[in-house]
Amino acid sequence: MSEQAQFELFAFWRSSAAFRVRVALNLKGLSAHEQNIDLDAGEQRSAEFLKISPLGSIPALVAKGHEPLTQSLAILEFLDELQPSPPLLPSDLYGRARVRSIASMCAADTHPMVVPRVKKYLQTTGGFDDAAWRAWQIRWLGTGLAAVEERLAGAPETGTFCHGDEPTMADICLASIVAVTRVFKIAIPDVPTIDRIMATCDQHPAFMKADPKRQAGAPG
Ligand SMILES: N[C@@H](CCC(=O)N[C@@H](CS)C(=O)NCC(=O)O)C(=O)O
Repeated sequence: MSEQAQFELFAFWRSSAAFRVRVALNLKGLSAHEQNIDLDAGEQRSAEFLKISPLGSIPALVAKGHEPLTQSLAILEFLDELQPSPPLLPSDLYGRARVRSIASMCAADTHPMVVPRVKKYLQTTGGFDDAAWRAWQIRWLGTGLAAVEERLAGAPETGTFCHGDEPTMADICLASIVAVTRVFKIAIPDVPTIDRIMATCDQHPAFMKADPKRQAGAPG
């Protein structure tokens, strides 16, 4: 681990789940030294990395002297407790549940459909070619984002961001799905509330710095 960084973060430039951790670190003013795990080269399945993340997935966050932490939502909650300001969750009970719910719609129900291990299985066992895989991505990213749009549009709690006027865990997870659609050049129509919120996130330094295109290893 580098001298200055507080954590070591196992990540890949376009990883949606690693993006979430990067945004949270940026919002909290915390730093991590990144270790690249090349998902295209299958490094997530190496024996060495499986000791760090037994499911063979990134991110993994390592604090000196502690076991690696995996699962981006758990890591976001950890960072929020470690450094409570600015908060990633609202102060009220119902608000916290709403934010966690939106975050889970993205991170737990949408993202897992489009991860490399699912692609690998569908292409090697399920007979998917590139076109079938792309149709699958469009289907599941579109389904997830349409559901989030339904939840956000017109809700009194929805503000400049998903919940009020400060970024929360919900925005981090939503932006992480939108980041996937951008990397793969997939346009999701008819999500005006999401488009509006993403335009705000795009101007926020913590989100800008985490942009996949700005990470080491991103294609030029
Ligand atoms: N639920 C996990 C998902 C982690 C995950 O699947 N990460 C992807 C990259 S975004 C990964 O490492 N995939 C490796 C693979 O599918 O082989 C989290 O939120 O951290």
